[in-house]
Amino acid sequence: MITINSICVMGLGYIGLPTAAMFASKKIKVIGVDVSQSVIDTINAGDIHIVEPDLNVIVKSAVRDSYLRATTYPEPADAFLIAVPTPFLANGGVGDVPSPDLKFVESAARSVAKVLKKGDLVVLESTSPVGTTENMAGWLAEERPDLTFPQTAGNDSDIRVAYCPERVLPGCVIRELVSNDRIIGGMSEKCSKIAIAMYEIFVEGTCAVTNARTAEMSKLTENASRDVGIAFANELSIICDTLDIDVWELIALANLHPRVNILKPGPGVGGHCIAVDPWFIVDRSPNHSKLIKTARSVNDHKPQWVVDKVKLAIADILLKNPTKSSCDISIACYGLAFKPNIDDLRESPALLIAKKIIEMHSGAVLLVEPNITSLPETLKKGQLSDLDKSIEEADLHLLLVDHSDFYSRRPSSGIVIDTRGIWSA
Ligand code: SAJ
Repeated sequence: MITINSICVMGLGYIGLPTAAMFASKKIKVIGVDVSQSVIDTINAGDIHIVEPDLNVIVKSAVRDSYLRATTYPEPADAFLIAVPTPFLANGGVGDVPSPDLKFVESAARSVAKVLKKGDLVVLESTSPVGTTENMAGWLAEERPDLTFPQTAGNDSDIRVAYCPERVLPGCVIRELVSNDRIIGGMSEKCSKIAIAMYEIFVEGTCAVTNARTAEMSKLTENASRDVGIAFANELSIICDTLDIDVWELIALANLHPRVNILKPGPGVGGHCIAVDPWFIVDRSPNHSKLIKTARSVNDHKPQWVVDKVKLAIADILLKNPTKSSCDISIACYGLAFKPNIDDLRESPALLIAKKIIEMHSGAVLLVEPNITSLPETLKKGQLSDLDKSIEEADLHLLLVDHSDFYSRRPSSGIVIDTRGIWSA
């Protein structure tokens, strides 16, 4: 009989906090650990520091009922869940391949090691290159020579270690945490069994068991697969532009085939996962990741292609209106977020494109983003503008994000560049 009464969650970000809150909502004592004092103070006040539907209500009641408490250092618990960032090394990597930086995983593991006791479970959830769970088990063992670990003791280990990736979609985290299937990659059979017992506290999806390395690769594969699919769509959009074919019509027609499902082209791939995780595969197997690497470069090139289309459109307006100069031309950019109907501007191709346009264009740049109330510092030279005003006034309309607000308002004059296909004929 496996009983987990308390869980310590390391890292209270987009994954750690919702996961901590879900366990706490099932009356498990959860200690949330974060390096930021302001994050800790916010959570202990029953508030949240990230935008995610329904999370605030769950955190508020979990804190009020004393099932969730945030602090700076790990405390003894039955299970430890590590959900810290795995960014790129600032100046690392070989050639043009960025390398993952595992320093946050290492420091979380070493601090967790101090409070481990026989029978505890340590789960890594952070998106990680293949082999990281084994590295983590090594760091734990270095800190605690008095305990045994699965890499040497197998099923008889004192401490259980597993890799169980998060797979939730930002904006739908609470629903997907409960309903998505989970991959459980224990370092031994017993490690997997205990990890399943922990996730079954709130997960209604199936828990599929594998080893830690396959679980790590499976998370990377899911996001790389999407990146390759989007790169195919983005490449098609560029080819169709040169051949005077409407790519949206083309994709709709091709998708009528029962075994074809082409994704949507756009201004590039944003967010913190799909544009990052494929590099973790390339980093571990650089000579054999040709397609994955090329897909990254196709998607990364797309924002510049859009900027070049804008330059051509400006030249076209000037050619047709010889009395005008470029400072007379107003450009409206519709959407700045990295995907529709969210306010998250981080790693957004739309933001990058808007920034480049502001830098190169001497006329007005109107920025329409219904989900924010002020512009980030990098866009301060642009104007945060109203949708109706921009549709009425701009000479060039650049649609970058398919926010639902934009579907019903198509500009009736000026040049339209629609990177999302919602205003296309
Ligand atoms: N995008 C396109 N065309 C498409 C689909 C997406 O251009 O057809 C773009 C979006 O506009 C956005 C980017 O791709 O810029 C990523 O958006 P997304 O909605 O595809 O994915 P994320 O980054 O929000 O979340 C992904 C999800 N992974 C998969 O769907 C395989 C999510 O399930 C993961 O948990 C998450 O990454 C993560 O944390 O790894």
